[in-house]
Amino acid sequence: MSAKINAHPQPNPSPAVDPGSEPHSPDLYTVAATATPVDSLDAVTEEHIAFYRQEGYLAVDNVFTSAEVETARIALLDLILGRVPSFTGISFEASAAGRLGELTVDERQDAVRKLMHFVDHEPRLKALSEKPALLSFLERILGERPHMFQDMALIKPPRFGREKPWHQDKAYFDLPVAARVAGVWIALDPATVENGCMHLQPRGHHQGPRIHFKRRDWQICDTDIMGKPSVAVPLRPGGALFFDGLLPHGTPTNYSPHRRKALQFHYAGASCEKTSTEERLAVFGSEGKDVTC
Ligand SMILES: O=C(O)CCC(=O)C(=O)O
Repeated sequence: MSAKINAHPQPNPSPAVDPGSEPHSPDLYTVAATATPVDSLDAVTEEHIAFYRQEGYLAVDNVFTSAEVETARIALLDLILGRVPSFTGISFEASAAGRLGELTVDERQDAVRKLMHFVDHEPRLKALSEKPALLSFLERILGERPHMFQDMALIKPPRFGREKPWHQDKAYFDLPVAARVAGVWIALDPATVENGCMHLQPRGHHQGPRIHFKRRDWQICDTDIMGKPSVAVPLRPGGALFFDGLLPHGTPTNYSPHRRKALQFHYAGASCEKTSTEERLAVFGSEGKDVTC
């Protein structure tokens, strides 16, 4: 049986909660193929870089060692258990609100929706985001020195881990639409079709920005995705998916008995300058456009 954790410090007595959303149609995640990862970052060739540009993604095994994965898991657990008092970037499922002090370690992990902005509080996770081999690969795909502007961790608990509906990450970032942005999604558990691995639409980034709507989340309209074949990206722990900031992607609900934990870092070129929310919404929002969902 896992230990109760109410003896641990509770630095943030009213942490953020996420209200949740209704279930999704299975037709949103019709898998036509699964991605085949390159063996390691050392094995990446110019052809793989060309594949990334053409398809909008590249899956790579062994980006992090099993020791690094273990370190990341421990560091995340420390954040979740409130052992890093300066860190407040955690959001819990609304169903756990008011009960956090009574949960076991496993229950508390499974009540987390996501963690954000932890690298300045957790040097072990920061070190992973700055791994030299990772940064050199990112420099190849971004065309200049990478700058990480967002860090998060996403936990999909067994049996009810929620969907992240289809979206383009750039719809969330106040950055120029034309700027090269790369997401790096790192598996800390085996990520499988059953437990909600990443699904994407290859080449979808060439179609440019899509209108996003506030529905189950800030997302692409379901009817634009429904029944369209996607590529699923199962990964072993330590494997990573690199993907373009305009590539449509999403993850289905985890109905399996297995937890699915991941880190996600986003990088732009060091010279990239911020724009504004107004500019972002003028491109990705539906306001003032003759569109419905
Ligand atoms: O890990 C997940 O479930 C979804 C991650 C994702 O696509 C995002 O947060 O933008």
